[in-house]
Amino acid sequence: MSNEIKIQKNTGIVLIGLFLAIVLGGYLVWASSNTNAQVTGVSVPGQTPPAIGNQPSQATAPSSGGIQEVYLKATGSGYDKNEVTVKKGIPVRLHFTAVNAGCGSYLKIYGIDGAGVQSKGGQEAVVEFTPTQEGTYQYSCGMRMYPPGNFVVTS
Ligand SMILES: [Cu+2]
Repeated sequence: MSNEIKIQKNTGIVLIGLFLAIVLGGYLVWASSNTNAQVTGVSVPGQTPPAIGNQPSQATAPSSGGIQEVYLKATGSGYDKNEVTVKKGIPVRLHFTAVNAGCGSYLKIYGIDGAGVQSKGGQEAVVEFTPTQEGTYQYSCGMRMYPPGNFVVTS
């Protein structure tokens, strides 16, 4: 009889120990996950979205009434945009103005038929054409000595 009581006592102690271990373990898991949550909560506001590069000299042509309007200006120091992007198969209306640009008052997009325009007296000149093939074309003056810009045609 006394042996049975002893076993029961031991079993009770073991059970209490197990209970404490589970409670303590549960608390530790809860505490650590809570700590992680706090760390995450602190670190997220510290993250900043990736910076978007400033590219003021590039432009994607806005489309109005099925025509892509492109504005380009030449001065003695070059073009106001070094890259223009348009879509293929849609007419482009190129508005070109040259001010004190010398021979840069004539603009030509090399490789695109009909894409040449002469600005006189600082006035805007307009030419329309439709790019039919994707690619990157250069625009420059008639002698191709002006620092060229890229005329990008996408699908
Ligand atoms: Cu020239």
